[in-house]
Amino acid sequence: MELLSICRQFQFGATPTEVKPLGEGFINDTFIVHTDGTDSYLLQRKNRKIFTDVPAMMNNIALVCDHIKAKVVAKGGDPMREALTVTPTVDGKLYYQDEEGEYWAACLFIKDSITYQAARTPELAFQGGKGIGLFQSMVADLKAPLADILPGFHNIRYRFKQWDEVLAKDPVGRKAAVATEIGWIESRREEMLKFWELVENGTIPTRVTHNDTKINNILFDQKGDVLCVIDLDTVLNSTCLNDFGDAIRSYTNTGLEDDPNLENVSMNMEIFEAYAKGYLSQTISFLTPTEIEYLAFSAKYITYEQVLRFLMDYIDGDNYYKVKDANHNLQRTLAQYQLLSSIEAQYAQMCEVVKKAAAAYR
Ligand code: GN1
Ligand code: MG
Repeated sequence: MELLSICRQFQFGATPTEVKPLGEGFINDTFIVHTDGTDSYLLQRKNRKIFTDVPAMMNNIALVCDHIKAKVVAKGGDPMREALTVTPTVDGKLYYQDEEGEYWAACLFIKDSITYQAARTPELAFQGGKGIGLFQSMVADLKAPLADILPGFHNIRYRFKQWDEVLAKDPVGRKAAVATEIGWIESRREEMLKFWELVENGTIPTRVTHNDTKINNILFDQKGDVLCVIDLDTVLNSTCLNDFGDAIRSYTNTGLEDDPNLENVSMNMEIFEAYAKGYLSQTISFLTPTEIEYLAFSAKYITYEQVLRFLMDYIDGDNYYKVKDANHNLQRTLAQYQLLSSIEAQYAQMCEVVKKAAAAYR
């Protein structure tokens, strides 16, 4: 369907004049919509293979946005810049479903905002940590339960179930060639399950969390302060450790997520420390001692899960992530494993850094 006619389904304050692809998401297709008015909008075709209940997902997003807006207003901030604004359709819905069954959603584009693909300075990492910490603190009292639109998303027990099924099938015959990589996953299975048991038995609490805290999911202003967190498709009830771990996976990587040159990839301790400080500056008042104790571990956990997910998708024949070529998911696997190894090598020091940072804010 023609993009401009999709745009006409939404309550944009002015007439759409141009629609262009935007960003590097692996899951949805994102476009920027310019209008003849002063505002621009983001339009997304949601991946309905992955998000099987888009109406429930959009409902989660609206709940979280409204909650954050109220908080921003209460502290005298600008709710149009410090929170996402979902744009409803002409018939008042949070999404539009076209004749082919595709789901579309839109939100206001926040002007003069900046996104980064990497955290090159500790200052930026500190602000990023502050941003996610603030997000978590603002949604901490959101009582309405969010719909579980991605069951088992960061649940390693669920991921192992998928993993075992894909390996048993080996649908495209790639398994034999990646025996070493499979060994990386298997040798850490028990360690990861042991951590997840703490979430399952309630030792680590469940909160409203973002679940995709890569640096490019945060909007910064021109001064380098965080405006707001974007890409709310994955807001769910889970452990907030996932948000910390996923941010560390992205912020501290000295290389690219899929770096073809593994020598570029390592965990940068200075960036880790800055992010941890920024994050704890906002969350120290509500995190439990056990959550703080496992912050450094969460970086291992989420990076491991990402190695598993990329490798599983490779073995499965590239069904989940968008890929550049047939080798892309394997390249991602190797780069993320390099990062995991670097995290493991520096793990004791990471625990010390967290301990010190937490003590400083208490
Ligand atoms: C996906 O859509 P995007 O690029 O923000 C994925 C994350 C992964 C990430 C890897 C719904 O996020 O979980 O960590 O790619 N999102 C979903 O970069 O699976
Ligand atoms: Mg994203």
